[in-house]
Formats: sequence, C-alpha cells, structure tokens
Amino acid sequence: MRSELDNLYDNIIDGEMAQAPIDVQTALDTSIPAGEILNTCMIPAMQEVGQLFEDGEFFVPEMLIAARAMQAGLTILKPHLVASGVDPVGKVVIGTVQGDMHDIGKNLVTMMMEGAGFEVIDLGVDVSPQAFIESVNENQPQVVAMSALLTTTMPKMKVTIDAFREAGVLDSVKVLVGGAPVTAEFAESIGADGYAPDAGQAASLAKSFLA
Ligand code: B1M
Repeated sequence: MRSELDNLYDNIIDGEMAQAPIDVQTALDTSIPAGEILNTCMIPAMQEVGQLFEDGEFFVPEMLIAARAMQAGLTILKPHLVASGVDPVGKVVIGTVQGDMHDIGKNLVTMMMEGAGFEVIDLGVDVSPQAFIESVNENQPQVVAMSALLTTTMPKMKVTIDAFREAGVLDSVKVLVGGAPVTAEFAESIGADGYAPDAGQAASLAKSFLA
C-alpha cells in the first residue's frame, strides 16, 4: 500500500467516521485510482480489524465503529467505482442471508453490479428465504445474489436455494453466492449457479449469466 493511504488505513481501523471520507477524498485528489484505494487500503483495513477481533484486542463495538468508518469512506468512493448513465441490462435481487448482519461486502457487490448496468433490488441484511422468494415473485430478476460472512450463516444459502426449489422459482433465476467463508466448492455443493470471490467478479459473473 502506498504511504499516502496510511492515514485512511489507520482511521478505518480506529473507527474515525468523520475523517475516513476526508482521507478518501484526499487520496482521490492525488489521483490514486478508486480501485486501488479500495483493494490495497480499505479492504485490508477491515481484514486487520477482523484480526484484532480474533486476537482479543477488539470487541464488537470496535468492529462496529470501524465498519461505520468504512461505510462513510465508501460513500465518497462509490461514484468513482460505479459508471453512471447506463441502461439497465437486467435485474438482481441481493441480500445478506438470514441471521447475518454483515453488509459491507454486499454493498460493494451492489455498487459493482450497478456499475455493470444492473438494476439492483437490495433487501438488506438478515434476509429470510421467504423474503427472497417474495422479492423474486415481485421483481422477476434474472439473478439472485446472496452474501454470507459467518460460517454459521452459510448453510442458510442452501436453505434459501431449497426454498426456491420448493416455491418453483429456482428455474427462473441464476443464484450467485459469495462472502469471505464461501468457496466455489461450497457453492457447487449447495446447487448455486455461481460463486465470486469479490464484488468485481460478482458483477462480471452476473453479466455472463445474461449472455
Ligand atoms: Co463480524 N465477523 N461478527 N462484524 N466481522 C467477521 C466476519 C469475522 C471473520 C471476524 C473474525 O473473527 N476474524 C467473524 C466470523 C467468524 C466465522 O464465522 N468463522 C465475525 C464474527 C464472529 C461476528 C460476530 C458473531 C461477533 C459477535 O457478536 N461475537 C457478530 C455476528 C453478527 C451477525 O451477523 N449475526 C459480528 C458482528 C459484526 C459487526 C456488526 C460488528 C460488523 C459488521 C458491520 C457491517 O457489516 N455493517 C462486523 C465486522 C465489520 C466484521 C469484519 C471485521 C469485517 C467484515 C467486512 O466488512 N469486511 C469481519 C472480519 C473479516 O472479514 N476479516 C468480521 C470488508 C468487506 C469488503 O469484505 O464482506 O468479505 P467482505 O466482502 C468481500 C468478499 O467476501 C466478497 O466481496 C467483497 C470484496 O469485494 N463478497 C461477495 C461479499 N459478499 C459477496 C457476495 C457475492 C460475491 C462476493 O455474490 C453474491
């Protein structure tokens, strides 16, 4: 990571919600590309937060305020990550699965999908299988995207896919899954149509489903 991004890195970890957006703007003003700011600084800062939590140096409140600083920084980055003025190429229903409150990765996937020209219906976090089904029936998307950050909530992806099958909507959508603990093997084992390791690849994969 370039030294110009040191302050942003530290301020995300320290949960400095007012300062993080200023640091992002400063980095953009010095012509550091948005993708580089995100991938070399902001995402690694959240990984460090996770490490500090694992090491017992951070607790849930510290994780929470770091997440808020991250989200505040992302609002500045968003227009630079997302191309605008593109006609919708298709619809995606997205959500973090039931029992899971993590939404930063999902929000990034939403941004990149919007940047790829999708209309994205974001159901938020803790989304039940029934809520996904209702949204599919209402919005008729081509793609359903599910995020999970906890090993304990990953199985909800299978529960949701099984519920889609029972409700007769599985054949009408492609199901895309992702999130830190999710793997391609897991995705295949639960009958998902695809897995992406990051937000950019999630958007590319969703586009490939339309072809
Ligand atoms: Co939580 N948390 N957390 N947490 N948290 C993790 C996930 C953890 C790994 C930390 C750790 O121990 N190292 C750990 C999970 C361990 C496990 O399951 N094995 C953990 C835990 C244990 C918990 C609690 C249980 C803690 C507790 O209460 N004791 C609790 C659970 C609450 C719940 O959900 N029911 C909890 C709570 C929280 C906060 C609410 C405080 C906060 C979330 C706030 C928020 O999201 N608004 C939080 C945070 C911030 C984290 C860490 C530190 C950071 C997550 C993050 O935003 N990363 C996280 C540690 C870590 O990830 N290393 C941790 C940045 C983000 C950009 O990455 O979401 O992975 P990520 O997204 C990536 C890819 O995964 C991918 O794209 C993104 C990159 O482009 N991706 C997709 C994501 N979704 C995708 C979907 C796709 C495709 C790609 O297709 C659909």
